[in-house]
Amino acid sequence: MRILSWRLILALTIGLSLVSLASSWYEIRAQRNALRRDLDSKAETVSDNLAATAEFYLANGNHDGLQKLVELSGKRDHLVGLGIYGRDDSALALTPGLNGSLPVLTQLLKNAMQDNRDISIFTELRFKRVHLLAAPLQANNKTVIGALLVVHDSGYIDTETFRIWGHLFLRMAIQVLVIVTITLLIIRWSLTGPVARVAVWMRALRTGQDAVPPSATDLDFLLPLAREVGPLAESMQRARSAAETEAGLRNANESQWTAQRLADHVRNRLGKSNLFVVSNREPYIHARRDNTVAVTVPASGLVTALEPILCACNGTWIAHGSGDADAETVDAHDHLKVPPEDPRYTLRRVWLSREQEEGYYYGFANEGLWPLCHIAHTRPIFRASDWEHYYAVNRKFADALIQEIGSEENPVVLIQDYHFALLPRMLKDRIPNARVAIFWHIPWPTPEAFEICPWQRELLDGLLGADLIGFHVRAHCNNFLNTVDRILESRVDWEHFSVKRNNHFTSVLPFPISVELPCDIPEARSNLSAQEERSLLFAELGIEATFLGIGIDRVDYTKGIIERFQAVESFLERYPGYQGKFTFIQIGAPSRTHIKRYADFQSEVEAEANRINARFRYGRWKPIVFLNRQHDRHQLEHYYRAAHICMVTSLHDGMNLVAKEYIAARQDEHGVLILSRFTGAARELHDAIIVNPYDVSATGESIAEALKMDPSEIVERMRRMRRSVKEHNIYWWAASLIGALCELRLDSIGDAKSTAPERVLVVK
Ligand code: ADQ
Repeated sequence: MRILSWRLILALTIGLSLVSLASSWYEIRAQRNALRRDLDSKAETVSDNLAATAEFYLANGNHDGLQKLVELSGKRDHLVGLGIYGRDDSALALTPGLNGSLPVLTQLLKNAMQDNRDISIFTELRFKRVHLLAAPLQANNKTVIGALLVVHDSGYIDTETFRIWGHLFLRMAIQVLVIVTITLLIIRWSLTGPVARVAVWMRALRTGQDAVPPSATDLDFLLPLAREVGPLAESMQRARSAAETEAGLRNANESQWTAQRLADHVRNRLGKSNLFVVSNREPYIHARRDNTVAVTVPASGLVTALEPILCACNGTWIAHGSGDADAETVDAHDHLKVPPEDPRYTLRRVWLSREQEEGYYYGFANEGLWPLCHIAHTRPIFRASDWEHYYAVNRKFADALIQEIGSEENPVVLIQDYHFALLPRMLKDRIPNARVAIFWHIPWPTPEAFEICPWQRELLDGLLGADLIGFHVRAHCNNFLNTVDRILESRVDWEHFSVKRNNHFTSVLPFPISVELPCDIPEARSNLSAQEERSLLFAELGIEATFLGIGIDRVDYTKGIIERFQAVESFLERYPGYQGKFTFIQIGAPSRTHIKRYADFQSEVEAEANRINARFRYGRWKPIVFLNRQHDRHQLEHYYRAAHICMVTSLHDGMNLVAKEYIAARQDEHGVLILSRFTGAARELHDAIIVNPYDVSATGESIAEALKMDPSEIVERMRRMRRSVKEHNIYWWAASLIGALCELRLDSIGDAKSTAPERVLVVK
């Protein structure tokens, strides 16, 4: 900065001086010329005043008169002398002190008489700067009879010029000084100061201390830099925290799964193979907001789990490009390198028409398969046109996948969810060497329930194209195997949990999905106690209460939201002492509102909340707060940490991540989980209060039980559940799934033999 300042000072001084000098020079030259013109006209006036009298005396030969005339007229400002000369250049009258015979004068007079005109010059006489004017004198008949010489001292013009130069130099110096000072102050305020503060901020980020970012004014021109620094610091913190976690785990001899460990593990397992992930939802969505393109990461554990793997092996994620600015951000091959702040893998976007999205996603997947797989008493709707779109979209993804795989010899493909039941077969038929797994995130129904689907055989056949099918829990695997046994010609191997069909083996295994623990996410740590978090939330929402229960879901008819509200109602009826004290906050992200059943359900939830509130509310207290919007991860963490109880009362759920997120967020080891027995999570989290959500009054009782539970029991239960979630976190899930897929021996046609390990679930 010092060198920059000196350079600036030097450049400004030289620049300003040159500009000032040039303009001063012009100004002074103009003034000097004006003074000279002024002196010239002064000499002309003197000559004009004397000429007539001098001509008269000269014509009459009156030399005394001439002498008197010059002596009388020779005493004026700056006038050095006057002289009158005859036609032969002889001096007839001179003022005292004027040496009239100098050659320069003689020549001047000669020229004036010869040309019969006034001639003036600036010259030097005996080291003195003078102005000379020679004017011809004429007789009556206009013949030249002599000349008049007027000599002025012109030295004062130089003196005046020097004086002006002096002023100008002074002005110039003051100007340079002021401008340099202002520039230095601006550098200090706008450059040195902010840079120093940004440097302090960066140092704090580097050393992992709490860092308050500099103000917007400070960041102003450093904004492009700050935009890079934020993600850089985040990656550094993540790396540091991962390293600390790894070191901690090594010291404690624990084998907890981390993003880094997962990445290493998968790199080893994959060897030279490349990884391809297919899902309906993309990990990064580009959307237009106020003329700019914003990128968002949809709230999903899937991105957390799969991103480290894809980054580690430079894989490819193929998904539906659903953002309204998605098309603008891909290259000619519909590719985009992500994550945006540190591009490490490829996102390939697949485009669907509105009709395709309607039929495949809203129609067949969400109005057909979703209610088919969940026992929630909503009738599945199967339309032939939706099926056609479902088939066509699966084909479209298969084409995209095959294009991406290219000449890859042993690709490993991980397909996500019920949107792509046909994809495994479509892929395997064309690339038999591909290792293909599909993970089914929702429950699998009983054979009797599944049989109502008109395309049951096609769906099963499509799925059995995979080498591995994953469900959350064993019960769903069993339902699937039973369904295959009943509907298709195949051999189900109950010992190895696999299906042999047309000489191809498919392993069917449970992989319970999980979450990342906030201790892995530095920014999720909070310094506030649960009590403080609660007070803040109540104040934000403008309500008064003491005890807090929460529910967080997509507004979906499988999540048991209405039954949950009724359980709260039953609890308040039975325990009136909690009226005015217990508030239940339901955070409900609007979901699939395009579908009539979902739009109706949304209104039903609102109506039920209003009915119960109208019955009990008073003053600033109300029993139910329904926040019907998407929240970001940090806001959800806030609610998780504040709540005495979290209620997960799904009527049927593959796993339910909210139950695990609540446990993961409770670093204080407080809080009680009320969990539906119909969730996959209930198979793992035995320390929750397990309820039947259809039994509203029993669920209401469980609220009372939770609120009255002994604090030491709360801590014990929470501690055990945290241990379980920590051990079986999201990285463990991904490692188990990919590990199992890579361990399977791909059978060649005609030489089929199952090598599915009996239990590949636990990867250590
Ligand atoms: P979902 O039925 O969507 O998924 P669930 O497990 O309940 O899944 O997870 C929902 C996710 O959305 C959670 O991460 C939750 O935090 C988030 N979420 C809910 N409401 C929100 C809101 N208002 N704002 C922001 N985020 C919100 C399917 C299956 C599940 C299975 C998952 C994962 O139905 O059984 O657990 O996939 O496999």
